[in-house]
This record gives sequence, structure tokens and C-alpha cells, in this order.
Amino acid sequence: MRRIICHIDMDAFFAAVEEREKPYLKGLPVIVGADPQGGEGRGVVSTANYAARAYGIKSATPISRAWEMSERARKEGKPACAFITPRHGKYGDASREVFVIIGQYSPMIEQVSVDEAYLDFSHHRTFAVAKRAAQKMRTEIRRKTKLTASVGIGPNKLIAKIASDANKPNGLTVVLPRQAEDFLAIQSLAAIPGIGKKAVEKFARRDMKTVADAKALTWEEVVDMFGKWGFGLYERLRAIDDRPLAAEEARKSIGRHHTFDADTLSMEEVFAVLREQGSKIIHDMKRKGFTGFRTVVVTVRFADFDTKTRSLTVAQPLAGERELDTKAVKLALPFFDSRENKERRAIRLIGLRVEKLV
Ligand code: TTP
Ligand code: MG
Repeated sequence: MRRIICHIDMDAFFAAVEEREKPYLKGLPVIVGADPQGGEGRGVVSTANYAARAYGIKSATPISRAWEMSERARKEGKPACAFITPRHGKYGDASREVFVIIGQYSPMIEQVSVDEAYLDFSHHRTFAVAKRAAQKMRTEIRRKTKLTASVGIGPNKLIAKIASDANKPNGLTVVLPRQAEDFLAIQSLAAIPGIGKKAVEKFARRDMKTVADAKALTWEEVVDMFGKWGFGLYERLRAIDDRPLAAEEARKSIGRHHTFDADTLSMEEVFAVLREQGSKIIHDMKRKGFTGFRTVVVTVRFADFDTKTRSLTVAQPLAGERELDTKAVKLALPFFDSRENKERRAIRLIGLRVEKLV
């Protein structure tokens, strides 16, 4: 059966939730993020609504800079931004409202984050029918949650994702299989998921900005530039993407792993990495709309590539960095002595993961 993939991404999600719950925000530029403290604040913007984006403010803009831009707009006679402290619990609630609706539109869904998912729409058989279903889904979301979503439909995840971004906010974009390669060719390379700042710079050094530019590279050149990752990239540039939707299990866990520059048996070094991983995991967890976890898993790969995991599950969900760190250290300790490492092998890789998210 021909694949039809749908990607949905809520518009200015945190800000939109605040707008629906705080009527006084109507029509104003809204920023959700760290406290600006009159321009002295540290931290960044989580998201900005589209009115605030018109001032040049977006996710990850330093909050002090956002304050400056808002002040400048105010002096020009435009409305100043409303700065709102994030309320992650509310965004989690709103996300669940949205996903209850989405769940009725596809037998297979991969939730990517609090406001984003892939839906398998292949059962609709034609793109025209899939488009009607997507329109209906968007209308139902808007009516029931007062939030808007942008949707993209395409022959694979890559095209669907870029399509959903193509007409934001509140857009619906369909890219047919025969249009996919041309649609992709005109995109900037940064539009391809996985191509970050460094990769963009690498391409720029060869005067390449768009996907079309990069298609001039041979397979060998792409692999030369990016190593193993280049295999997939060469195909992506040609709109080929066979990645399946990730299974239910995968999205129910959040983790990190780290390979040491040199194999190590230093507890100090390993625990420092675990602490950093824990902090990132808690951050991701909140971003994805979860409030806690019940299972912690530590993975260790020794110098000889032998890989072991230890895990623990608690009855009451844990939520904080400190709690995660305590459990992680407890799980990791036996890898340093005879309990799990009789030969005193050095550690090559350490991984930390939380599961049973709530
Ligand atoms: P996004 O979907 O990337 O952004 P968005 O929904 O605010 O805006 P749009 O999709 O219309 O471009 O992220 C979803 C939410 O995740 C966002 O509302 C806030 C949060 N988030 C952060 O906290 N920090 C970030 O750097 C990003 C990108 C998002
Ligand atoms: Mg979004």
C-alpha cells in the first residue's frame, strides 16, 4: 500500500495555551519564557506567539534581548510584549486534549513532543481523502481546544514535516509523491531535520544553501563530509525516507548516552556525565509535557564493547534532577567494582534513561 504520512504541529503552542486561558492577552504579542527582570533577566524565550515573532523574537532568544526588542517596539508606538512564566502542567493538559482528538484519526501515531506528532494516513488510500481527514481533524481541534494546528501531508516523514512548517500558522499543505523532490529542492538545507548549524556551515563553505545545491554532491562526497550519517542524508536530499513511525515504546522513554574520549574508570568523570545527562533529561521531559517518571535505567558499555544495563522502578513518580541523580549514581556504582565489573574494565559509554513517564 502507498504510504501517506501526516505531520501535525501546534502553532506557538505554549503561547496559544496562555492566550486561550488569559483573555487579556488577546491581540498582544506574547512571550512565554524566563523572567525578563526589566532587561536584566537570564534564561531564554520558550516560545513567542506570531505577533511577537514579527518583532524578531523566537524560541531560544535570550530573554534580555526579547525585552530590548519589545521596548524598542513600544517606543515606536507598537504594543509591548506580555511576558509569561511557563506553566508546564497546563501545557501537558492541553497536549492531552489535543492527542485525544488526534488519536481518533489514525491507527498509528508517533508523538514526537508535547505539540507534535506523525500520523499514518495510508489507510485513506488517496491524498485527496487524506487531505479531507486532516481538515476535519484541524477543525475539531480548533473547536474543542481553541488551539490551532498546522498540518503537512506527504509520502514520508521528511516531506510531511517540512510541509507542516510551510504554511504556519494554521496551515494545511499537501505534497504529492510526484511533487516531493521539487518541493524539497527549493528548501534551505536547514529545513531538513538533523541538519543543524554545523552542517549548514559545512555546506556554506561549498557555497551550498538549498537542497538543490547539495544535490550536486556525489554519494561519496556526502559520506566524506558527514560520515555514516551521510548515507541517509544523500537519500533525504532526494526526498527518499523510509523511516517507519517509531513504536509506542520509544516515545515513552527519554534518555541520553555519552561516549568518553578515552575509556575511563574515574567515578568522578562518569558521575559528572550522569548528572549532566539527568539535567537534560528532566528538561526534555518537561518540554514534552510529562511531569515525572517511575523507572530509571543506566547503561554501561565497557572498553571491550560488552554492554550492561541496570534499572530500578519506584512506586511513586519522581520528578526532579536531584532524585534522578541519586538513583543514577546508585545504579552506576556496581559497575566500578566486583559486583558488575570483576575484571575492572574501563567504561567506554554511559547512558541514562527514564521510563514509565507520567
Ligand atoms: P515548537 O513546535 O517548536 O514551537 P511552537 O509550537 O511554539 O511554534 P510553531 O510550531 O508555531 O513554530 O515547540 C513546541 C513548544 O515547545 C513551544 O511552544 C515551547 C516549547 N519549546 C521550548 O520550550 N524551547 C524551545 O527552544 C522550543 C523550540 C520549543
Ligand atoms: Mg509547534
